[in-house]
Amino acid sequence: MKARLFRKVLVANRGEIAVRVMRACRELGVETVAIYSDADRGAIHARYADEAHRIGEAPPQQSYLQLERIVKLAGDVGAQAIHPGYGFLSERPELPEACAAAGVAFIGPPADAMRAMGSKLEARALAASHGVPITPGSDALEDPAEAAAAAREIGFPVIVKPSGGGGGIGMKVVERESELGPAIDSCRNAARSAFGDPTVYVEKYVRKPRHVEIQVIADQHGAVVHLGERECSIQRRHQKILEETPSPAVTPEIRRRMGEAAVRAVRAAGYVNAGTVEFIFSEGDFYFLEVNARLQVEHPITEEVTGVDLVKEQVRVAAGLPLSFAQEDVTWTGHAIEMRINAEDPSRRFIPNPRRITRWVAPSGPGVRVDSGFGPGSDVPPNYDSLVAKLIVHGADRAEAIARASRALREFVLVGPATTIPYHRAILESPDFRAGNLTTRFIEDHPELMDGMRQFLNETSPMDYGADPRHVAAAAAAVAAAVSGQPKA
Ligand code: MV4
Repeated sequence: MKARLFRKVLVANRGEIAVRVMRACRELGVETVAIYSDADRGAIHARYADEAHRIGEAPPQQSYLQLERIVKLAGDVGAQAIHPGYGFLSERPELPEACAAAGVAFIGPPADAMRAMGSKLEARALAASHGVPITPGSDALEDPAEAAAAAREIGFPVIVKPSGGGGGIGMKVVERESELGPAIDSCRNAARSAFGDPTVYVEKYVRKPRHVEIQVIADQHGAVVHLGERECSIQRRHQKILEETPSPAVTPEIRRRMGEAAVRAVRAAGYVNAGTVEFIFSEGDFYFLEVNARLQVEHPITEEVTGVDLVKEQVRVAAGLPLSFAQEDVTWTGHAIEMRINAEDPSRRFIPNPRRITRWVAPSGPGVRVDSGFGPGSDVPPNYDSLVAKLIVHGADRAEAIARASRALREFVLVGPATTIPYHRAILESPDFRAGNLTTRFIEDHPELMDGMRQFLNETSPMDYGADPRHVAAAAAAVAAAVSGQPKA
C-alpha cells in the first residue's frame, strides 16, 4: 500500500505556530482547518485556514484544551489528521489515543513514546541503557534517610527534580544535607499539584551549564535522523528568550557525538515524528536531560541552517511516507538566531502586556524571516502566552547573523504592547553574548542589560511612517480628498 499525503489537516493551536503549520500545509496542497476561541475571533490563524470553527470560550480549558471536542470536530469536518503545534494538548498521550480511536492521524509521536519520555526517571534509565550520558543520580526517593544517603553518595550540590514533568517546575538546588529534607518536601508538593505525580529524585547539580538541544526526526520505517543542535542557554525562569545554531561551544566532533546519542535515545523510545533531545553541556561534556515530544518554538533556526522544512517532514512522516532525506544528506550552512518577540514589559520584570497592536511593520531584506500570527490591528489576548512573533535571521557566520539581527530589530515596528524588542537589542550588544560566553544563568548574571535596553526604548524605526505627524496629516488629507472626490494635487 502506497501512502498518500492527507487531503485536510486540523491545526489544534493558535497564533504563530498555527500559521506556521498552515503555511506548510498550503505549500503541500493540503487543506487546513483552524479552531479558535472567543478571544481569537478574527485572529490571523483563523482567517488563514480554508475553514475555521469556534471551539469555545477564551480560557484554554474551555477551548484549545478541549481534547474530545477537537478530535470530534476533525472527524465531522473530514480532516484526516491533527497537528497539535506546541503547548496546549501537544504532549498529552491521550490526544494520539483519541485520534486513533476516531480514525484520525496524529502529526506527532505515538502515545507510548510520549509516556516513556514524560517520566524523567524512565527517560533517564532508557537513555543510560543505550549509552547516552546522564548525570549521576538516584532512583525515586521514598524517605528522608534514603534521600540523604543518595545525595551523600552523589556529592553536593544536588538538584531535586520531579519525575513527572520537565520545564524546571519544582526543581530545587541543594548545597548541603541540612537543606535536603525541605527541598524534597517542596519539590514533591509542586510535582503533585503540577503533574499529579509526587515522585522525586536527585541528580548531581551542574553549576553553570549551557542548554544545548538536538533536533531529531523519525519516520514510520525506522529512519531516525538528527539535524544538529540549538543553543538555548539565554532563558529566564525556564522561558527561552533567544536561541541560535550552531552553538558557539559545539565542535563538529561534539555535534556528531551528541547527535548520535540523541538518535539512540529516541530510537530506544520507539519515537516517530519530530522531537528534541535536551542536554546540559559543561566543560566539553554533555548530559541527557529530557525529550520534548513536540515541534518546538525554536525549530526555525534549524530549518534555516539545514534547509529542511520540519513541518512538511512531520506531515509526510505522519502520513506514512519516508523521510525525504538521510543522515548523510544533512549539511549545515551559516548561522541562525531566533529572537522571541513577546508582548511583555522587560522593565517591569517581563510582565505580560496584552494590548491591541496599533502599528506593525515586520522587518525584511536578506536573511530575515518573521513567523507570527499577528499583524496591524491584531489583539493580543491576555488568556494565552505572550509570544507575538519570532524574528529569525540567517547569516553566513555568527558575526553576520548578529549584525543582521540588530538591523532587523531596528526596522521592526510594533506599537501597542510593550515588547522584548529593545531587550534583544541590548543582548546583541553584550560583550559576553558577542564572545559566545553563554550559560543558563546569562540573564541573571547580566542585570546591566536593563540599562543597555533604555537607549533603545525611545528610538523609532525608520519604517514607522505612523510616528511622523506630517505623514499622518498627509495620509488623513489624502483619505479626505478621496472621499470627497477631489483629484489629488
Ligand atoms: C539541571 C541543571 C543542572 N544540573 N540538572 C531545568 C529545566 C529542566 N529541563 C532541567 N533543568 C536543569 N537541570 C542538573 N543535574 C540545570 C537546569 C537548568 C536549566 C536547564 C536548561 C535550561 C535552563 C535551565 C535553567 C536553570 C536550570
